[in-house]
Amino acid sequence: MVKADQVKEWWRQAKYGMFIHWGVYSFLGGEWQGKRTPFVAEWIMARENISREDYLDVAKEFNPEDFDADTIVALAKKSGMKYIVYTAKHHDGFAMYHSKCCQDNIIDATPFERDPLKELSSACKKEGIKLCLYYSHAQDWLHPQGYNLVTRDNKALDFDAYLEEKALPQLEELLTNYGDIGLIWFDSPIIISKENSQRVYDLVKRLQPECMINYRIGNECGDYYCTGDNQLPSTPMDVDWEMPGTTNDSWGYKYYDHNWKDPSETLRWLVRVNSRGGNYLLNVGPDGNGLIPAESANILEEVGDWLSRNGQGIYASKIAPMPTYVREGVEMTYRPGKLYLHIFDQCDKEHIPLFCIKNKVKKIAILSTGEALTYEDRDTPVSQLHEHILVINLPKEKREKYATVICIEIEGDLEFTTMDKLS
Ligand code: FHN
Repeated sequence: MVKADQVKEWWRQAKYGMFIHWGVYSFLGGEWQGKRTPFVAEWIMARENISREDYLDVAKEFNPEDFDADTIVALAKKSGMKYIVYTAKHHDGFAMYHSKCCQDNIIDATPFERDPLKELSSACKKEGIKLCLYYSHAQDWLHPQGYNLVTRDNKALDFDAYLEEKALPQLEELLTNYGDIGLIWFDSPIIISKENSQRVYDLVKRLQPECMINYRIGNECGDYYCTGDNQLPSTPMDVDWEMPGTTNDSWGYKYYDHNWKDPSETLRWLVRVNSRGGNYLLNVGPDGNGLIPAESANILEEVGDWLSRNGQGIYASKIAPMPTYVREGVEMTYRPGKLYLHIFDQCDKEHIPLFCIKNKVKKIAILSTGEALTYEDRDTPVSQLHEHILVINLPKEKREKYATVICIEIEGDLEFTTMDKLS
């Protein structure tokens, strides 16, 4: 395995991570001077045109004493998430760790006297969860030379000054003072030059060569691809990629956004991302006290409980190397010698057909219980597109809550028939 692949192996196996959007905006909870922002909560400073002075006045009230890194890491672990991506600095420019190169940070500009990132770093290390950091390297609404896609003429800015004075020194302290960092999650590289993307990339790799970098560093740099937010590719993509997703409709805490994805929908997002070869980075937005909303925590725990019984079909799984035209509500993942069919309620069939597979079947069972399922291995007339078809019997009473995983053990590596192979 080449070095680059070795570095990525933990991430490729992980399949599921926790995104944490937490900042001064969390204290506002999506509202400014009595007006509810129609945008995502973490954009409130730019979208509601809050001045630097007013935003730092809000920071003077931000004292999240209920923040508890052990509780957050324990939730990630119980939810089956293998890495955490924490907003060290979002577009607002406010550092959610003790930055020595800029006073706009949670220690120097709030009454809070602890460094949450230090606590998160030790909690992750204790529990074997990879600590990763989000850093908005282009937009910065508190620094006069940082890009602001809402209220500034960005072409007039001395962006190099911003990089030299803030972004590069902060990345240096983040990659020096908080232990091993699994990856840096850059964001909104809309107008950053190729040279500057490369400068940032080189700095990260100089300080921590094994730290992965996402494609949102800009200009085709980066170690893995990021889809758009909550944007699922329609077909499998056999590259390293990740989809960031929200549990409701805002990344930052919005006290009035209760549009939570329930456990079934959350699980379906996870399985559909994984079946297409990607990692799912699912977000939580702690409130102004540092607490993750109970509704979202409960949903994550429900999905984690399912994963504790069915994780074999998710972690380290690959794209099933065969046509995925299975029925609506059926997703496939694969490990050598095992094919997993994830059956959601959207498929109400008791007889699940599986086309194309040529291998000799050793066993078909419900993954979570090991209970064998009966099946028919029907030869089909040569005129049909497929030499034979498996029909698996899944009685309604054997279905599991949220999704049932059927594990098909086969002899040898997966072989299948496709139209082009029939010619
Ligand atoms: O503008 C940000 C947004 O606030 C949030 O951080 C998302 C997460 O993927 N990234 C950008 C929008 O894509």
